[in-house]
Amino acid sequence: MNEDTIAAIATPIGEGGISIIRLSGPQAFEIAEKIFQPLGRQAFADFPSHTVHLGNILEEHGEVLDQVLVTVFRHPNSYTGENLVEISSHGGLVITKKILSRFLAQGARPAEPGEFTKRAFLNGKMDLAQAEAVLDLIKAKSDRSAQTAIRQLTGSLSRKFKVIKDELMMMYAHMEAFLDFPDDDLEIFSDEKFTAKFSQVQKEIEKLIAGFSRGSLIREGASLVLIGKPNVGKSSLFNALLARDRALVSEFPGTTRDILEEAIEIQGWYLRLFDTAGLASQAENPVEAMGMERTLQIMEQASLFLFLVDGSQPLDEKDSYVFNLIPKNKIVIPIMNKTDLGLRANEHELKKLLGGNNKLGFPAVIPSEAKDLKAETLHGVHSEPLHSVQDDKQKNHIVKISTKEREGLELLEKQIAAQLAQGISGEEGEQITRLRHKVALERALEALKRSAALFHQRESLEMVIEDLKSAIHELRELIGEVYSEDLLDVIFSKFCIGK
Ligand SMILES: Nc1nc2c(ncn2[C@@H]2O[C@H](COP(=O)(O)OP(=O)(O)OP(=O)(O)O)[C@@H](O)[C@H]2O)c(=O)[nH]1
Ligand SMILES: [Mg+2]
Repeated sequence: MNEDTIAAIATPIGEGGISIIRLSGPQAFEIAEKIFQPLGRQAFADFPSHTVHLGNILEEHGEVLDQVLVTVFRHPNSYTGENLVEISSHGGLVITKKILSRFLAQGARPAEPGEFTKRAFLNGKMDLAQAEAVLDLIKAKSDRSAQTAIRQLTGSLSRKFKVIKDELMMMYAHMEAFLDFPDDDLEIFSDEKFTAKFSQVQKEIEKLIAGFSRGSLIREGASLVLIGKPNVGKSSLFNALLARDRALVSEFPGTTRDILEEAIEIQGWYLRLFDTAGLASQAENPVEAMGMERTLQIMEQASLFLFLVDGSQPLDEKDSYVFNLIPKNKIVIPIMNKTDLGLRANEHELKKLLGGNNKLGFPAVIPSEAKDLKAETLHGVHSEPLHSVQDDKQKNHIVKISTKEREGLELLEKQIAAQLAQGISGEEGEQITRLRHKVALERALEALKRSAALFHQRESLEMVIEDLKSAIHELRELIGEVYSEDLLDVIFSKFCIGK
């Protein structure tokens, strides 16, 4: 139990209808009582848990600072598991800061980022995976990431981790029992129940790890890159999707030099959208060459491409040059722009160009190494290719648009969302979204595999158990049954103050 009582403004700093100031710790009630004068007759000490009370916050010499509502939570039934008071004051910078300083003057200490949630974890109100989900929920950038976070927050992912841990614990306990009777040692190795259990748990962990790329795609967002030869209208489409004039557009080829990046939500998906310099086999000048170099770099990291051609012109080798630069196993949505000028590009030719390559729609095959985490790269861009089976219908789906007339954009957005949805569908069950979870599960899997190998080789049972214990340890760390202060610092320092 923490000795000190912490206080913080929990709502965003600024003007608003209401602000909330939180106070948590053993002295929370005593501190609040000193500066709060209830309008009702009941004394603070008698407020039942989970009740709300109207009253005044008083200045040092008794003047009324604000009329507020006080909500009281008695330990252990509160967010932090401690005595907790929440003051709902009139929203405004001056009032909230003054109330906070009144609390501090009475002996509370300013809370560190995430300290309320850290206390909730330390007091057993939630496990570490749930605490992390609190952060994800606050930072969620799209409906989908919020949905995933709330599922994790309610503990469904933690339950999955715990089920796996419990299964390993059972195996461990059974093996330990055999240790006490060394003569029976040999019997255990021919026990098929163990063999089956080893492979079952291994599969469960593998499935969770495999879901990581999809999970992190939801959390981090996919990167969507506009690509095409100069002057086909990439920047015009960039602006149209953002619904504002972000990028320079001109009739001169080579207008865009640097990469532009903007966050965008398309049909519930959080995406990072990139406008790039048009690619050509030869740059007109060094600056253009630098721009193209940057385009090539970003292409490596992207998951989804919008490949633009000028629909009002016949296709040429410049278009195929650009298309062939797109790395393998990326998803490409082909787009014919400028349809308002009439269609002179040959659709059949475009399909041939696209079809000659295995990149369109979802990649048919994902090389196993592509599944490895390439980490969040330079710009925090998500770089995983999506997993799915190529679909012939998608293969021929060319989206025709006119950014000038704003035609076909809705269809394009639907197509983008459909590609992303397909990338994460087909997997029921829980999804891990955090690198920490993936790394811990991979370590657990390694240990489990070692243990299984020793078991199959009928090595000493002690050694089998040793590795099993390592696997259990990894899962306990994952849930937070064992933890280091450093780990908690890393996790909670990312929170805002007051959460
Ligand atoms: N008629 C018509 N013109 C368009 C359309 N989209 C873009 N344009 C024009 O095409 C020219 C090039 O547009 P940009 O958006 O700058 O093209 P870009 O692909 O970004 O070009 P770079 O940055 O040079 O690679 C501009 O004059 C635009 O006004 C369209 O749908 N219809
Ligand atoms: Mg441009």
